[in-house]
Amino acid sequence: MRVSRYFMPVLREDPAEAEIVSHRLMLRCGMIQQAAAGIYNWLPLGFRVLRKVEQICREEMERAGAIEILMPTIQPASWWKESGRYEAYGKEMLRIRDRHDREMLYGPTNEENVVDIFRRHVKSYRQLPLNLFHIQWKFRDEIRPRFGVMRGREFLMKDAYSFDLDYEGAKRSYENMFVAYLRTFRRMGLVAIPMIAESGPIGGNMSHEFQILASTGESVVYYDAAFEEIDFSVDEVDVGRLTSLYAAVEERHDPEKCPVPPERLKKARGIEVGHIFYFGTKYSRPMGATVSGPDGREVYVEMGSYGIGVSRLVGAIIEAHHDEKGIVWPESVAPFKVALIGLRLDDEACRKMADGLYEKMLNAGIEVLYDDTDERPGSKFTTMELIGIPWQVVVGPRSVRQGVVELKHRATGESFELSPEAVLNRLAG
Ligand code: P5A
Repeated sequence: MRVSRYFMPVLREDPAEAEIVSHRLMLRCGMIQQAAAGIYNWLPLGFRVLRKVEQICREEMERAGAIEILMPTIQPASWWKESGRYEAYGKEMLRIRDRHDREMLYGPTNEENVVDIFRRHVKSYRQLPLNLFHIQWKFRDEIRPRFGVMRGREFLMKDAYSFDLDYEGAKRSYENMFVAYLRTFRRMGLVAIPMIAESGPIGGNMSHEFQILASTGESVVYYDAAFEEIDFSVDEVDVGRLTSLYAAVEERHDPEKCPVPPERLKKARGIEVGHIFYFGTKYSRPMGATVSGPDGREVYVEMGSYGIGVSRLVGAIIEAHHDEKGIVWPESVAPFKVALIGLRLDDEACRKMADGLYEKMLNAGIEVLYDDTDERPGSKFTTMELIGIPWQVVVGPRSVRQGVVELKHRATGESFELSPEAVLNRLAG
């Protein structure tokens, strides 16, 4: 992408309304723009990141055996009356009437919807286990939408729903998602600690929240200092050890019953990026979702649901990856892999070399943002540091004279002088 042809409305000044760093940087970089309280436009740079986060969630769900579907944003109220949640959900639910005066709602979550799909098509235990997921916008009329996409009213969620014949099966499905979540967050460069959590309006009696420690987080959490010794960057975290350690959100933390000695207990703030629930037959029973078991008897299907805040993650990743100059994207979710910065493009030789390298990068399948404008060098560098693309490649008069370009790593500040061919080799793949 050429900057001269792109739409990237970078702000010169810090926006006054942003209270936390991720919100400030998302606005400054022109990633999002508010439409109404807690409702956002995703501009090109932000949308690219959102898609990458979404794709990692999708790949890890599929790796874990879940199957993708797409349920609607608008649902009939009748399902929620069947499950008994219609009244209970209260003012957070956006209730809508259509032209025939039928009661509808903008889905805050999809348990009822997925049970309706299940009950029409699945009849036998042989079709189990089953896990269906989708990635879809939700609406919750939060009292205090704030911190940009962190607590929105409209937000993108990955939500998966598991169906099993019995408790043992449901527990396996829950643990399967637990492990998939650790992988998902690790791929985004995040350490998310699983914590014992409240199940709230989703219900059930087993629930974990995945929390990223950050001083700007909205949750207060308690955890065993031993978590700090776990290496979350390795491929297979020891789940047995992880679940044997104590970590709980404030609402579930009971100082009387806490097994961790006070000197090892840590209190911190966290961002809830995922939440998983086991709730058994809470929805299958009132909505009549049964399967015939091996003995021919009809049983209510055992369920769990598993959410990831996809749009919230974009903010959470920035909270975890920034410095005083701007965002420092992990490569896996960066909007572009490479920022190609052309200097003195009014000079024909410089222009030719920069354009040529850009073409070669495109041909090699490298995601590159090419600053081909006639802005001052200082301003080009500042913008690229701000938007945090992992690799910068600088082409200028010296490149023309000496046949070298500068390759700079945004995260470490390290820089190398290499031939254009060597740079291409390093960045491809
Ligand atoms: C699990 C999947 C559920 O809704 N039903 C389907 C269950 N869980 S949850 O905890 O209520 O939400 C799942 C994740 O969505 C994110 N989230 C939000 N993100 C941005 N703005 C909001 N207002 C918001 N509310 C929830 C969180 O990451 C949460 O863990």
